[in-house]
Amino acid sequence: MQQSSELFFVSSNTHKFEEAQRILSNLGLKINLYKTTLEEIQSNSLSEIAKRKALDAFSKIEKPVIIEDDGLFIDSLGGFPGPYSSYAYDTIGNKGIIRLLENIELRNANFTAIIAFFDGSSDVKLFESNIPGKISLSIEEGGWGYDPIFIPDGESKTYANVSDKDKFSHRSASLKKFSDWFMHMQ
Ligand code: ITT
Repeated sequence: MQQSSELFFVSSNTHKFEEAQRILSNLGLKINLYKTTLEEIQSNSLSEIAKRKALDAFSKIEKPVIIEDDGLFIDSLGGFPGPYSSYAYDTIGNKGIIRLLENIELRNANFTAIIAFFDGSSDVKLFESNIPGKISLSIEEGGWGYDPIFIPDGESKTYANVSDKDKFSHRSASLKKFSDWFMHMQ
């Protein structure tokens, strides 16, 4: 049974929302999109960025909110783009990342998702997951964002072409932690 709730996923990114909606719906939780661009502070910490995004989201709609902050951390680039993933995607994009890794054999990376929940009472709650993987040698067709270059461990294809991204994704893992907690709160 779907739990009815006034829970808003606040984001400028409809791809993120569509995946989150599908994942949470399979876990019995309904969310709505509130589309807006949130304040993204400059910080080395995804948790700090996520907390601030949740407070900003709540101040905009004054209803229970979840936001998500993601980062792609590439080992041989010292964790870059990490907390700057959104900016790096909009500037150098997947082409730039592949170019930075030209002739580099060590292609290990991980995709991190932090879900932050805030309803105006107590503190912002954070739920984090990291999915290990590697950066592909070339850009695959399909998907969105970094999907065409991130291969989760255990797979031979990128997120853009795995048979069921939700099974492996950083988003699914964090949302599962969130929903376990949230369902117990209701
Ligand atoms: P918000 O409005 O929710 O902040 P955003 O797109 O700025 O949306 P993030 O800062 O959380 O989101 O994401 C950092 C970058 O990582 C951004 O370029 C996303 O497109 C990308 N990204 C996040 N999850 C992804 C996924 O599952 N597949 C591909 N790219 C992803």
